[in-house]
Amino acid sequence: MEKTYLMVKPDGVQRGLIGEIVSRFEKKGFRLVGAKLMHVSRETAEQHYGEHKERPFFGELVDFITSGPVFAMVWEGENVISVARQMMGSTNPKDAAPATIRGDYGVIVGKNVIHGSDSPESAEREINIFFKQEELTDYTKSGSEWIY
Ligand code: RTP
Ligand code: MG
Repeated sequence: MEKTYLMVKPDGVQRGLIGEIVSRFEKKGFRLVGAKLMHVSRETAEQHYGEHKERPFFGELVDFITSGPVFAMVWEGENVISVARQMMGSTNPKDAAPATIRGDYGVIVGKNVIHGSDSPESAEREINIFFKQEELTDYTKSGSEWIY
């Protein structure tokens, strides 16, 4: 089953949005298979956002993601990578539709509440950056014939 890496960014944690965000993905019908509250080191942040190394905002992005705890998660489900990105909304909250996470809770691009993997390759890479295999659970939810 497809898995993705989702992370409530430091602004979302500070604003008390962990529960709201977890709740949206649970209600959608996806399965939470790993989660932890953690500080991201500069080294890990630079690795995670390596694709943006040459961008002018890279330094600010690393400063921000290391500025306070994040809530790191792995979610599983049918098409969870692309559906989670839709549920997050556009990168810049000013363009994010209402009823998306960034549309409902964000204002500026540098503090946009949540991260989500953008492809199967990114998901695999990011899950391995933030989680050890033994931190991920493999279980069946009761009523799982209704879960995709
Ligand atoms: P993310 O990786 O955090 O899930 O966000 P994303 O895929 O929607 O956007 P991406 O292009 O990967 O950009 C990564 C993060 O960099 C910050 N950013 N700042 N100042 C700027 O113009 C700018 N552009 C992007 C955002 O916080 C974005 O989430
Ligand atoms: Mg991205």
